[in-house]
Amino acid sequence: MYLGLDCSTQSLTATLINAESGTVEIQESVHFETELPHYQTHHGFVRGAEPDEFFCDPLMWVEALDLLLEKMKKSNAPLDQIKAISGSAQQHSTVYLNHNFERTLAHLRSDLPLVEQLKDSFTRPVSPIWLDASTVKECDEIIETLGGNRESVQRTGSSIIPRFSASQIRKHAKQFPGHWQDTFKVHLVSSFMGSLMVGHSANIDYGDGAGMNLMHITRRNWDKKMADATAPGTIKRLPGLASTTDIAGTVSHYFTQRYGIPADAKCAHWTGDNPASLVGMGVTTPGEWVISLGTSYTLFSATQTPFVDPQGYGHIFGNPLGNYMSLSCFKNGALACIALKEQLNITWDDFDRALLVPRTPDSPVSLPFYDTEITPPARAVDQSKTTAASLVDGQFLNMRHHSLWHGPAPESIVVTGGISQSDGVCQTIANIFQRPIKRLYTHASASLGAAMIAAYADGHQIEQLAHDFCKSKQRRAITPQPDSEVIYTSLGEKFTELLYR
Ligand code: XUL
Repeated sequence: MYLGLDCSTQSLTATLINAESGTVEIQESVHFETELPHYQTHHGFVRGAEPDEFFCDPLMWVEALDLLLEKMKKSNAPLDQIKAISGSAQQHSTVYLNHNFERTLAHLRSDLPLVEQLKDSFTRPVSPIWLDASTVKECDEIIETLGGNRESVQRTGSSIIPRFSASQIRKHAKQFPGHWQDTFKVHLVSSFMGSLMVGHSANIDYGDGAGMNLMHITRRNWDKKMADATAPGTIKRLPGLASTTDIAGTVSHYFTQRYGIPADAKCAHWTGDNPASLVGMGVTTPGEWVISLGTSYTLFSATQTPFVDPQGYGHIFGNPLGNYMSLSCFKNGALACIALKEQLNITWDDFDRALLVPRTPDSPVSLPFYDTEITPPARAVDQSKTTAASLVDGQFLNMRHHSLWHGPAPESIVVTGGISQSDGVCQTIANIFQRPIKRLYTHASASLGAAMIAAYADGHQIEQLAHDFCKSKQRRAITPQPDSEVIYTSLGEKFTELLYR
């Protein structure tokens, strides 16, 4: 048995797989907003005092881990048969820890919940998350020190971006120099959660490390020039870097005593949710694109070389199984659909049905920016005239427009994430990209990918894992409708005109 965990924006999910029989044993989730209401989050995060600030209390993730394992134990999940564990988390978000952290992890008591024991380990009570766009000034300062954004793109695979860790670290170090002085380690959510599992400070993996503007993308070490431009003493506060599939250690005695996970269960490194999804979708070699329809929408694919987006909006991350992945992230994903559904006071069925109505060249399209957007950087726009079709058309016309740097469109596109359950959304993507769309049987591809990473790290073949858990279980492809190419060529022109206006 192999356990994969995914700590994403709205929930913590576990997927337990049996690699011998090729079956998913159990899938369980903790929804932050509803199951941990005392953190007072909406969709899993809180807004800060400034308009573009988005935070989480890292103790929420800690508490969710115990709650999830308790739920699994109650439903008799075979936790005592786990051979290896891995995990993934929302990318870029940083966790600030003091000297107590490692000492506490080494001496955890299994009769007390993690949250009680770890509450004094933080030098910052909140973690800025990937939605945060409040560091434009810090980005400009880092760019000025570097002498231009090109330097960052060449070194780290991405331009300096507000949600990435470097500008977030800089903002914190400037705002609270005393707290920065007290900070002993800065983790990503992925390496922080991985540290809990293993009982000591774990390394950051090359997949998620690439989303910090701090790791040299080809040398795979911390880049001193980038770290020096970030904040004084950044490099000494970063954990080490490692390959995702390297073993970080065996599971902490806490999880053995409390949940019966075998003491010799290995822990591979945690990675970002998108790199884990790449594995969970079975696309770790070049040739297919993935569109992940979660809180954020992402478009990504495995690549052999670290080519970059000439416009500077896209990113190159590490592929957990080696080489690289290209990724474009769209902030106005599922939350924009939820906002419109609430605005129109309709059900998801109504929303879905509206998307299945064929468009004409005169159909309206919208700029889908309910909130500030990152691809391309844009302000929120009025949505009072938006319809389900105009919003979703706008989302995927924008995605198509910003997908060109990923290379020629592949034969087919695989989709995952909660919104991929909508037939209307999948049909719209097929029509806009003019490619067959395949859905995986699970939309929890990140936690599945993490479980597959654990199995791979324990000696299983990736081809067999992908065959058992991904390829053979894809549902029937959704193909483009007749006339949709001509219609969406014309709607695409309308969209780009609107975008540039
Ligand atoms: C990717 C990104 C988001 C988060 C969501 O760059 O910021 O997809 O990883 O969890």
